[in-house]
Parts: sequence; C-alpha cells; structure tokens
Amino acid sequence: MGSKILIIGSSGQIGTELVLKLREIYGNENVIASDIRKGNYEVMESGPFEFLDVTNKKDIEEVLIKHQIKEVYLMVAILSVIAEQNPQMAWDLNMSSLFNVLELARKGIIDKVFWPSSIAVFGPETPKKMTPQDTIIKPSTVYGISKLAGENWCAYYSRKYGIDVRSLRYPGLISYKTTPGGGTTDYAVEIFYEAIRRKSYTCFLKEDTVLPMMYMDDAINATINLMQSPRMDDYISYNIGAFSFSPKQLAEAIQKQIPEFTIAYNPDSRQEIAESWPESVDDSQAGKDWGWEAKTDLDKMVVLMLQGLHYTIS
Ligand code: AKB
Repeated sequence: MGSKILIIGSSGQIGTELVLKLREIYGNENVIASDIRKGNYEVMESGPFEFLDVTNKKDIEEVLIKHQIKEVYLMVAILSVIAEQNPQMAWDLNMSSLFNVLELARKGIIDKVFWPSSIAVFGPETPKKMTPQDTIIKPSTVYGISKLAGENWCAYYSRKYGIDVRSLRYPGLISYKTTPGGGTTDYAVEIFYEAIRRKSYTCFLKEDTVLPMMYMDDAINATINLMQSPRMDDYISYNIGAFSFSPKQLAEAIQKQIPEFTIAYNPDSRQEIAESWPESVDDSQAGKDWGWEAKTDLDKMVVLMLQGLHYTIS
C-alpha cells in the first residue's frame, strides 16, 4: 500500500475492530491506532499506537507527519445519550474533531478521510420505514444535530476544496470486543452480557421500539469497502442497513439459544430519542454505488454474540 492509515478513536467500539481488520488487510505497521486512552490488548499489542487528543490539531498533524499518514478514519464522537446531558461538550467535541481533520486535509496533509454519520440525523418527521437516502432530515437530538452539521461540512469541504471525504450513516452497532458507551442502541449489546451473567435483562426502551441495527463485521466491511471504492462525484453520507428489531424480538431471538432468559421493561428518557429515529432504512443507493450488502442476519448475530462473549467474559 502507498501510504499509512490513522484511526483516531481506536479504543472505541468501532475503532477497535476497524484497526484489527485494517491491520489484517494492510499490515500491522501501516495502520496506526490512536486515542486519548489505551485500547484493548489486541490493538495495543499488534501495531503502533499514539496517545492523541483529537481536539488538538497540532498534535494530530505531528502524528500524521511522524508516520507519513495520508488516510484518516475519524471514529470519535459523543453519542446520543451523553450528548443530551452535555449539549455544548458534545457539540464542541463532535465538531472540533471533524474540523481539525478536514482542515488538515485542506492543507494537503491528508488525502482521504472517513467520518461516521448515523441514523440520528433523522428526526420525528422523517418517514420511519425504509427511510430514503434523501428525505426530511430534521434531527431532534443534540447528537443528531451534530451529525447533520457534520454531513453538511463534509459536503462543503468536498465541493469547495475537493477533499475526498466519505461517510456512512451507521445504525445501532452490535459487537462483543469493546462495549459501546453513551448510545441509545447500547441496550442491544448490554442485553447479551446480562443474558450470559444473569439470564435476565431490564430494558430501558419499550418492548415494541423497533430500530435499525447491524453486526459489527458488516459495519467494518461497509466502511472499508466504501474507502476502497472509486471516489463518487458528490459527497454522500450513505444509509446502510442490515436488520431491524424491537427489544421483544431480540429477547425472543436470544431465547432460542438461552430458553430461560427473561426480559423486563423500564423505559426512561432514552425512549424519546429512540422514537425520533427510523425503524429501517433504504440502503439501495449504497448497493448501487459500491455494492453494499449486509451478510449477517438477526439469528446469526445472536449466535456470534453469545459465542464471542462466552469466550470474553468467562
Ligand atoms: C447511539 O445510539 O447514539 C448510536 C447511534 C445510533 O449513532 N449508536
């Protein structure tokens, strides 16, 4: 490969698995992990790691130059629940991190950027089922507002300065290597820990709240495939979907593997966030433009999660 890759936010839920997959493809030495805190053992041991505060543009620049990096995956964000509690902090971090990277691209230091958007860009007025790529986009959460602004900034830098920036609207992501933190879809990961440890779970969403979700392997493949594809004429933050379920449907899928598992419901303020998001998304544009297709369905995801977590937490 020609140039090296930097993952900012490599200790997070997506960053961890992205580093490992990119190292498998491009070689350990070519993929530099970075975060404000240490990551999981595999990430720390398998290749280079830099402590990096994404709000400090100078520090990012130094790391880029030191390792001769030209491609950056910016996987840092304050997610929906924490953002509601700290609007200004969330706005500052989510926007300054993106600005720092886009500006370094404008200076010619970075050639290619990946930045994650989310289903949180959609709001209560958006069509809920098979939400189109282009539709009413009026987010009602702090996190969603920052993601929509981010999409607009990426489009601006792409159009105005020719920056190659690519983006996906991730649904809720389900994985076992690193826990998510501060999101509304986090219940769909927590439930597996409790299913194994206690055989019961109390969900903070109502039983029939349907949200779009995806197994992490598919999200990682989507991310890398998009970055490997030829550049599109215009910046698009692509809808990508895999499956949708409610807490009740997820519990039923878990019961196929752990029949004694039980679920109870105690909805809190996160319910309102979930209700403002789509139930499913139309991702046909991603399929048409760069061949996107999810590989893991709900039942397969449940089996993979239980197998992965048995190994990790036992
Ligand atoms: C969250 O729940 O905040 C995130 C997201 C859907 O972007 N997982």
